[in-house]
Amino acid sequence: MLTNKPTIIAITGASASGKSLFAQTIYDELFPELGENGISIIKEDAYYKAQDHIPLAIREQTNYDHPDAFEHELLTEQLHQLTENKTIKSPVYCYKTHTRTTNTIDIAPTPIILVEGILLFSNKALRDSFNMKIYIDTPLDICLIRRIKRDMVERGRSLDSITQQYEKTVRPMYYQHIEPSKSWADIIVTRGGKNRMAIEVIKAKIRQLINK
Ligand code: UZR
Ligand code: MG
Repeated sequence: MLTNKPTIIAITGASASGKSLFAQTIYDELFPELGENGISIIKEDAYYKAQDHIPLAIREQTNYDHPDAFEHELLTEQLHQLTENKTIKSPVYCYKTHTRTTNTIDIAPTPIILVEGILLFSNKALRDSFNMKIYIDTPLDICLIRRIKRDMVERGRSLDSITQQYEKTVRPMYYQHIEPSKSWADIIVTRGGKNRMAIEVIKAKIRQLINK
């Protein structure tokens, strides 16, 4: 049971800009002090729309870099539930089948909630859910190199499919929807998960919020 409303911190930026590492590093380094009842991470990826009604071959053509690919209403609603001290059933998305699994994960409210994903600032109601808005500003060529390495190893993709997706959706949608959303940010962090000073500054702010 929380006595105060959670502080919800959004971490957004391009695909493979270092959002997940930034969020995970803050989480890991504060975990010894805050414990699992103190801090949690929610991924926007989990809120990609269910596509069970669409054949698998067609699902591969979905534009996953467009705001419409996400069920932002559900994420907004669930963040609201967390602020009301309720435990949510967060969806679980599968990158192989491009749809939601039948599982959900229970996430209980914690005083600090980190939310990370590519299009968190694209929807007004969702944007308004955040107490702090961080944009990770990593040059796109660095993101592409990271994405090739990551998607080949972690998401089982070929170089060909990565470069095709990159030209078709990742890059154009970045310029249409992600980069312009930077103007909503309270804080812009260069480089991402390896920016030690930015990590220390955010950790200090979180400690101050917790001890208030
Ligand atoms: P991050 N994505 C897929 O490749 N397949 C899916 O089923 C769902 C998403 C990719 C998506 C986006 N796009 O660039 C990336 N494409 O996941 C976002 N093309 O995840 O921020 O972790 O890179
Ligand atoms: Mg990520």
